[in-house]
Amino acid sequence: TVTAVDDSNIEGAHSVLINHDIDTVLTLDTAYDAVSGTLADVTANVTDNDSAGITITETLGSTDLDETGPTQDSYTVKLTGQPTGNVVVTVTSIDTVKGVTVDMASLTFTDTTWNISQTVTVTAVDDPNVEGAHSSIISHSASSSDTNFNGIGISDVTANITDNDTAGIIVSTISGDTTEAGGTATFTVVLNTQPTADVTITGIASFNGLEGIVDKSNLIFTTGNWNIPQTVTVTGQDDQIVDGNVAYSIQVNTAVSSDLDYDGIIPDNVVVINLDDDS
Ligand SMILES: [Ca+2]
Ligand SMILES: [Ca+2]
Ligand SMILES: [Ca+2]
Ligand SMILES: [Ca+2]
Repeated sequence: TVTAVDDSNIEGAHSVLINHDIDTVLTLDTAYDAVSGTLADVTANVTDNDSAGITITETLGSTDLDETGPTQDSYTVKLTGQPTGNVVVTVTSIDTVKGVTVDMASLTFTDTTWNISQTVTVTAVDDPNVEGAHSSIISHSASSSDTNFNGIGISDVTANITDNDTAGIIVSTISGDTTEAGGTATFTVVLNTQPTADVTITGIASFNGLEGIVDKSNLIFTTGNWNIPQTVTVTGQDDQIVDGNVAYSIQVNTAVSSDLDYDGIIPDNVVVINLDDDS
């Protein structure tokens, strides 16, 4: 009976020669002496069940990140067979512009730790950019003195990222009332997310210039100052009429931008009350 050992070495299909001899010293019948050396060999053909490979296993089968949270997910890496030398797997997040990072730049597997899974944690950044659902690739490469593993192909991991950003223009309420005595009030305008190009808020104007006027007609937000509120000052206008306190609106008109997420957005108007000073 010929038995093969299930080892963890990567050998490929291989064969072992089993040969036979008559022991002429122990065999008393000298008639068999001549037979020695002419006995047939037996070749045992061994099928190998070990192969060089690197297995990636994603948690729950995929790598999913959400800018709102959880912003992390993980996957594991291990070798499918025993290497003859260290195998170093380099981990690269290709698309750093999308803010996806990995906690391990490389993983080292030895001839004793090759079958122990090592974990890579993937993290997404909660950025202020409108991207919609998007993805980012994490790639791997292997180097080793074991030619079975050096440069071997390894699967990519695709990180799927759920976005939490929506383009929008936030207009505050008015800080207070204006007055016919020239009292002023203010409101601010700011963008919700970082635009990809300048955003101009056009046509800021009072619907009732007899009660209040604004100090500027346009606001420009850039990719740098998009998150800094800009102030519009409203100044009450006088008349000689006993007209009571009058509510009026400030128009904050359409956004113009080559960033299509912002182009055409119409912000809210602002309601102001101008206090009468006649009696
Ligand atoms: Ca975000
Ligand atoms: Ca985003
Ligand atoms: Ca008045
Ligand atoms: Ca008035």
